[in-house]
Amino acid sequence: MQREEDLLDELSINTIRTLAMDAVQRANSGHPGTPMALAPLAYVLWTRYLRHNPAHPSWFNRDRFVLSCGHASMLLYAVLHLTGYDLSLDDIKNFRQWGSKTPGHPEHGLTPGVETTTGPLGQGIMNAVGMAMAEAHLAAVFNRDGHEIVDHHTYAFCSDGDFMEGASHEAASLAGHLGLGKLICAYDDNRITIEGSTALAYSDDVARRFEAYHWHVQNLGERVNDLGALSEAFAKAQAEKDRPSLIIVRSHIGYGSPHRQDSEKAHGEPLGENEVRLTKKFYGWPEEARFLVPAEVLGHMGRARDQGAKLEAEWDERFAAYRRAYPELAAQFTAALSGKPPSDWDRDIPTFRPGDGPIATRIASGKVLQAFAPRVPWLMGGSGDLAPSTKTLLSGTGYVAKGRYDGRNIAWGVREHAMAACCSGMALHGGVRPYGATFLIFTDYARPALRLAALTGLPVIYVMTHDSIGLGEDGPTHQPVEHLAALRAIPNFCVIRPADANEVAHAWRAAMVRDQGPTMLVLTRQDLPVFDRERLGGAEGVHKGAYILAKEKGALPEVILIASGSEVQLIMAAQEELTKEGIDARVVSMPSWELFRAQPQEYRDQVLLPQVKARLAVEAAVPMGWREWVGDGGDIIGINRFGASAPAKENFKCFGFTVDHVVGRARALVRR
Ligand SMILES: Cc1ncc(C[n+]2csc(CCOP(=O)(O)OP(=O)(O)O)c2C)c(N)n1
Ligand SMILES: [Mg+2]
Repeated sequence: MQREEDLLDELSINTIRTLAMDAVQRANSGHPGTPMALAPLAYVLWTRYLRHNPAHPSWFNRDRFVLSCGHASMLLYAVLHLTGYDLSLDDIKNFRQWGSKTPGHPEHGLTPGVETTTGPLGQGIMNAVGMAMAEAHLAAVFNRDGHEIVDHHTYAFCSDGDFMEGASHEAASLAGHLGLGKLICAYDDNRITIEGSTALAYSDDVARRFEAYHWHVQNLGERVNDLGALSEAFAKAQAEKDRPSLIIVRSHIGYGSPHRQDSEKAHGEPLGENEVRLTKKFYGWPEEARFLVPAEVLGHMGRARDQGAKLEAEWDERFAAYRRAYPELAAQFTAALSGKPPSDWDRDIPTFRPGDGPIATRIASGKVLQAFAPRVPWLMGGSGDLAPSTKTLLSGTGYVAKGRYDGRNIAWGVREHAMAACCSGMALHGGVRPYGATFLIFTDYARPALRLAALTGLPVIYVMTHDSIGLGEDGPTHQPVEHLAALRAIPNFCVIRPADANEVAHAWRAAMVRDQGPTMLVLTRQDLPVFDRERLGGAEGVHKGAYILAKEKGALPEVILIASGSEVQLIMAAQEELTKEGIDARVVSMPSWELFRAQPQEYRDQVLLPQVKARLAVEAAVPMGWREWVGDGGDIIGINRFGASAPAKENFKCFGFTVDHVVGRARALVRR
């Protein structure tokens, strides 16, 4: 005789399984097999360990749950529904439909309780590491004896694909190195990926691999349906304070399906009506029922709402006591959680004078960062082993290290992908404002995470230096040419390439106030002049994306010269030469296309006068995209090949970035 509790467990687990099967079947699209197999794991975690409040999914001290294998989204939607999140059975029935709250892969911001957007394998585990880093940092900064206001776990479910992806190595290595004891991952060792058996392509000893990364590893083998064993594993993982934990379960994809279990077919297609019936029969489920949620399951799993309210109320009390004992810290904590910089945060940012130059924009960025960082104590970040070059190391604070998480500098190591994705995880966690830095060329190593940060609308800041052929002798392997175009192509991604030190100061300001998406500062290695702002347009024009730096002499310019970053000095000099020839030119500095696009048409027409068709854009990168600004009547000086290993000056000359060349092309436009 099974005990009543056991029956309720089984009923709940089978509800998760059948909801996933039915939703995928109805959508005629999706991934049923993994939710079916991992239902017990999710059930145990969500009903016995996860501390969360379904009525308030953004409660700060909740545990974070990341479904790194995002294709198994129905697993997450089912437990969200059953534990009482604002996700109805109708939402589940609308799985994968236009406008639904249950998209194919989990999307943060769309579905209450979805902590991060996953689907590209490997990203979720990296996000989870970032979340655990943020938790560890905030705990170190804010907790006091008897006042543990920051105290939660980060859980992640990972699949074979997650661990085949190199990205997971970066994140796991970092997490192990930092000893993130509150990170607990489960690995779904089902030995199946899309093409079939993992034996086709994968024979890692995952346990030993993670042990080598200094993780605490438990291999449960076949006990994936043994709730006692699963529960014990989570308890042990929690008890392990100094190392991240990995729980390995040998699961069977499509569990219970007579013809699909252990087959790749259970991964990416509906089971089919008949197979659904046969599987339900195996579970002891009414074969004809669809989207059946037994009332006792809702009652049982729905207890999460009462428990969550209690957990949050307890925490509120804890925080009130903390506020009484440490009012200043409590105020700082609240400010950090708000995500907004304090009102006077930028008042120490220097203004640069022409005599302060020439100065590389990366150097100016370092000065700006040092100046305002003390006023934004929750800003933290670091570089992919290039801090001496990117100038992103904060003074007056240390590095985050194992057991000492209060530092604000992060040594990401040479792990650009993890850097970007962990920054996203930190931003998702909240309470910190993360940045990552490296050379612009290496955005290629981080791009999937950059794209997801934009999709998810995360306020991450990237500091990318050595931005063109102007980096010189390191040559074409290190000289970005297509990167600006590639980054500008990402929706909701804001690229700012400042032209001088004062534009840098405003670029940082723009980045700091942008809270609905990522911002990238693109900076030079080489020195640039500091423009005389008493004579020229103000650098605050950066906030509008493009602005008139140097006006024409007459009522209407004959040509508009447009450039970003290091090429603005060229068009400034060209304007002077053109004046000598009697050609009246306007100089527009255009550090950010995205910020400019966001301006009203009226402003855009003031800067790029529609009646002036002679427009010349100059940028040391592929010309792709500039046509939007110069129009059919305009011209673009760009680079249509890879760079070259030579001194910067030589490169600019040989690639046509000279005043003479700019003047010649502008003249030709005017005379056309
Ligand atoms: C980066 C990336 N590459 C490829 C895919 C396409 N894809 C989705 S799931 C999957 C593999 C499925 O195997 P596994 O990760 O073991 O998940 P399971 O089917 O066992 O749940 C692949 C290749 C992806 N989502 N992300
Ligand atoms: Mg698999």
